[in-house]
Amino acid sequence: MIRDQETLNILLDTVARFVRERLIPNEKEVAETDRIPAGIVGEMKELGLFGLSIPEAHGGMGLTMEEEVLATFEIGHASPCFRSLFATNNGIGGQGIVIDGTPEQKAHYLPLLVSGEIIGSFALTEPDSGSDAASLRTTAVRDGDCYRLNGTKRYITNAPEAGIFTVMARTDPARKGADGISAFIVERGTPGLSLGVPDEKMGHKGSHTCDVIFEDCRVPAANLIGGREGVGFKTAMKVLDKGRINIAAISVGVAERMLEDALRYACERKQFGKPIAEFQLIQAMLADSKAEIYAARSMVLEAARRRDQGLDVGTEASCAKMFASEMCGRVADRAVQIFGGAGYLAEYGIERFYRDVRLFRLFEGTTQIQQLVIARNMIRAQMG
Ligand code: COS
Repeated sequence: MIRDQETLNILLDTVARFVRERLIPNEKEVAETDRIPAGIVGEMKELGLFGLSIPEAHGGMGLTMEEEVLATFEIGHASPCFRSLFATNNGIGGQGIVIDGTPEQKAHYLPLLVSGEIIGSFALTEPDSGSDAASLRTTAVRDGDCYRLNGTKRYITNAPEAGIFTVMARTDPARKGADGISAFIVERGTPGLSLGVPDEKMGHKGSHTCDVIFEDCRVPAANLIGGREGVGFKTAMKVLDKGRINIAAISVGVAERMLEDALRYACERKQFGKPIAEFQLIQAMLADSKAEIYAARSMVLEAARRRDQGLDVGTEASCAKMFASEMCGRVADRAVQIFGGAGYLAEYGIERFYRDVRLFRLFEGTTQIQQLVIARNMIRAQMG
């Protein structure tokens, strides 16, 4: 739902300019140093990017889902590691509090996320629990006015930078499935919380992940999200419904960027006496990419509008995430192909995108998990 087109246009223009003038020129340096310059992080804060989807009552922009995905399309025109830094505050690292937090939790933590003073991180995955999220083993045992957490979380985006973690842990060991799980806000620096060494990854240089380890980590009972035990898995799934629409949106944005780069190259690069863009086999790759991006963009917008209407988006979020992330992989492959030998060289940048976008088909639920969710929802609807 777009509330005020004029205000939204100003925001989208501002983001597009920031992407063009500040992020794109710094992509190479970030890839080489594995670090986003502090000055750029400061500008992201000033622009309000850490609080795009956090309600205005807590200082955020309170964008609707449709408005947010339009902003994400623009942000996707730069290396996706930039978005990664503020995306967890708007997405999986902040939405648990937005959706299910108590008024006190919202009042305390959301303004800190909005300003970018702290980064929020989402800790669901474990060494032995990935796609089967409900099998997680981290425990949270009530101990007076605290819970004692023990366990290890893995591949946690922004963990090295995080100020708070949304942690899913088992409060009822007798229940092996989803209903024994609760969600907690755990602050960095809490005794018993430690971080592993940052992971060496295929791409997304500048965005960091690592293990988060809990050893008798005492978390105040007041930090149980929503103040209720046993509903943490549902909180995580609701967060992921939104997160998957966001991943679909960034997939569209990055695919648009790669296609722009490939088109420009195809028009400049000459072979057989003319620009390669004039050859029909190149045109086929350009056209297929354009049509698939258009399809994914339409899906993302439709899913976003549906969420804004308060409708269930489990199926639509998974459809959009699956299609858009797979589409982005195909566009990356074609873009490298259009660049030819240059596509394999770091100098041209397109190989970096090729590596970066591989992640979209994996995180916030693999393509196979999206297939499972979509088919399961269809069968449930059919069989009642
Ligand atoms: N919104 C609200 N509630 C939801 C939900 C959603 N989108 N999806 C599931 N639930 C609820 C179910 O209704 C069920 O509650 P009831 O028992 O009261 O009916 C409960 O959560 C358990 O759901 P379900 O039985 O479907 O759980 P499963 O263990 O079968 O697993 C999948 C569901 C596989 C879909 C889930 O584990 C998943 O998404 N895995 C991938 C995890 C992931 O994306 N990891 C990435 C880490 S973040 S980068």
